[in-house]
Amino acid sequence: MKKIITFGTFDVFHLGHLRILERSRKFGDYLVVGVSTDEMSIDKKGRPPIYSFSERCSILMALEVVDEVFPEESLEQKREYIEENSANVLVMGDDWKGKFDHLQDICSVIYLPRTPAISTTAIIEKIRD
Ligand code: C2G
Repeated sequence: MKKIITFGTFDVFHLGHLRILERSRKFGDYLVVGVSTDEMSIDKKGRPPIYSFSERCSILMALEVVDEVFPEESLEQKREYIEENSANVLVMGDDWKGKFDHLQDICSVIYLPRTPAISTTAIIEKIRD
């Protein structure tokens, strides 16, 4: 079985999120998603996510293309997460291009282009206006 791993916050779930998960799943048979904890998101973005960790996980688990989710507690633990999950392929959006090439000794590393013109921040701003 070929296992794929990917990571993200997946806050205010949108089409860009769905598309990257669908495209990721095509690289193998089983998709594991590391979901940023609320604490990690606060550290990374300076604000808590709109949807809590458990809400974000419930949405992801309801998707046909997602087989498993686990908490991502730190950006620096990718190697451990890949090893613990015996993942063969790491997929990331190309906003992370080059950042995880050092993990190529334990898995394939693939960067996929982001879906243009969609983001959680843009949605939040649109609602605010
Ligand atoms: N994404 C996309 N197209 C968009 C928006 C997002 O393809 N228009 C992808 C991102 O490239 C990422 C995934 O959807 O691969 C999740 O996006 P975010 O929730 O914004 O993830 P991020 O906060 O960047 O967290 O360890 C890495 C981090 O956890 C990634």
